[in-house]
Amino acid sequence: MTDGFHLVVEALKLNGVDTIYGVAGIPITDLLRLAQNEGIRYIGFRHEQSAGNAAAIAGYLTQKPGICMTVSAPGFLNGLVALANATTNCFPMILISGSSDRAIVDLEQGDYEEMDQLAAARPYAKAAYRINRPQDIGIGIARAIRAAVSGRPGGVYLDLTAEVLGSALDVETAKKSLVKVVDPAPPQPPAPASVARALDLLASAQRPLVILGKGAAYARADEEIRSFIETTGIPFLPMSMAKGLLPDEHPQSAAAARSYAIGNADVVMLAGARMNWLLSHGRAPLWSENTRFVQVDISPTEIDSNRAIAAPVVGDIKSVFAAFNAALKPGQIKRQAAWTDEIGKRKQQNVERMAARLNADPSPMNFSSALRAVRNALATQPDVYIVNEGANTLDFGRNIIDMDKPRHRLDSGTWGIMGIGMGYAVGAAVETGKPVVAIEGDSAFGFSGMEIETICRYELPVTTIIFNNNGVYRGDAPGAPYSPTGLLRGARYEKIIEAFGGAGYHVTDTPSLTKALSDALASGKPALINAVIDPTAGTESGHIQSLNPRSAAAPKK
Ligand code: ADP
Ligand code: TPW
Repeated sequence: MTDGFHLVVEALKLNGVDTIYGVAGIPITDLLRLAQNEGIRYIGFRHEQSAGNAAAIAGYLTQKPGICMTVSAPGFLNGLVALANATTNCFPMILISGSSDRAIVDLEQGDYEEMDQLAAARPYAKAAYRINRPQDIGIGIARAIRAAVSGRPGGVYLDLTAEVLGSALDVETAKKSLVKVVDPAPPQPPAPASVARALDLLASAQRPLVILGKGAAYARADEEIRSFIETTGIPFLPMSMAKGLLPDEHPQSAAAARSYAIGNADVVMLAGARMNWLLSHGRAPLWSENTRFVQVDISPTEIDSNRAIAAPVVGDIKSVFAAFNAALKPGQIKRQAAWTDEIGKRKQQNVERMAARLNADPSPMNFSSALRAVRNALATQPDVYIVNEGANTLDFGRNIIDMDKPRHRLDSGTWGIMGIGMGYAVGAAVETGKPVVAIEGDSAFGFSGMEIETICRYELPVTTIIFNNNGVYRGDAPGAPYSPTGLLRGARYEKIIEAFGGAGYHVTDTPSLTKALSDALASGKPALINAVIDPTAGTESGHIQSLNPRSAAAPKK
């Protein structure tokens, strides 16, 4: 005889799952022990939200569903935020939670950790399933894997009752019940007519622009995309997590002339980027109402979400760009010299305008000077993965830290969520084996800061830099009572990592920051740099101040 525990582990292994992120407890402790004994790497966290965030970013980085395991009710709910965030960002992950006695839960008789988890998960997941019989474990896990990675990727919830885990099944029936998923994310080539329509529209443009989103980065179509962009000469703009898909230094990057390029383009191709708040919904004043669109996306219902799309191309980005490249006739899309020259000129002007701010060396440091110091240390380290969250820390970080390689920038993403920092850092370090630098606002860091212990326990090459300005966005005036955005003045965050045996640095100027980061990276060991920033430097809400609701009673400016 065998049991549910063994079947779950065998089903995961059969489908290539090699890592589980989670927090132990009833009823999954033995499941985690067994998985570890059977050769699956287990990474244990201090909070399920971080475990879930690690699984989500693992999914983004590998195109395989990241697995997070939690206990019932509260552990499950802690993980649910990460599942919802994964779904929102189109990252494939599976949250597997143990659950309490169905009979007691359904009659609300007050079980230990009682909750109808399946119902709670469903609105926030791409799919949600419960396995009620041991002979269904194989098919249930297969379904969860396919749901997570096929089409538009997302978060899947899988409910495993304590009863199923503990149920016995004869070995023969068990063996037959396992399912190895064949081709979990099959290519979805576009219709040839949609390809021709898109190329015709781009060929008719005088001021074309390509916007690359994290869907394009996820698709691992790096060569296909680069070839199309370089052959056509069309300028491109990367969304934040698509930075590095083509290097930020690429001559066709329009990033330093973003508003000009968006506002003046006559045809824009969105590739794996939704026209959501991060693109101002395609509305004025950023956008012109005359701009026409090509949109490449795997999800048909993404088309026409905010603006009419003249040339929809529904398919997976790798197949779509391969089809573009194959169908493109020589000279069909001509380089638009007047347009690219004008973008080049504006880039130059903006870079020069920024240079003064970037090269200043105020004391205490501000966001620009501290990020310049970080950039200097990273200049010779293209393999480093960057995690970035905060408000000003995020907005300045996105602009100042150039990326050279695809999928190396991991940030607050579609929700602008705080709390992904340490989870993403652990996930990236574990999955890639490469160094990670997490650039964190002091408030942002607090949401997942206890995972510094996790980083030290597994000796991961993660350096966390805290931009410490004593508050959410900025600090309070000296001596003033703590405001809703205030945090402890002069907090010594570096002592946290020292408690766990890692290296702590306290820096107050740019040369020390560059040196601390260089030393930390050279050591390959866990480090935390407390970078003291001017408490008056931050702007409320960073670059999205306009989204703060205004009182209707306030006098109009
Ligand atoms: P960004 O925030 O970078 O603008 P979004 O997360 O808004 O990017 O958009 C990602 C888009 O990419 C989603 O609409 C998703 O459906 C799409 N997508 C994800 N994977 C693929 C793929 N392999 N091929 C095509 N589109 C994809
Ligand atoms: C889960 C609201 C947006 S940005 C931010 C908060 C709390 C922190 C900004 O301060 P920080 O950065 O990190 O010190 P900086 O560079 O400006 O000084 N809860 C969640 N998500 C969000 N987005 C918030 C609250 C918020």
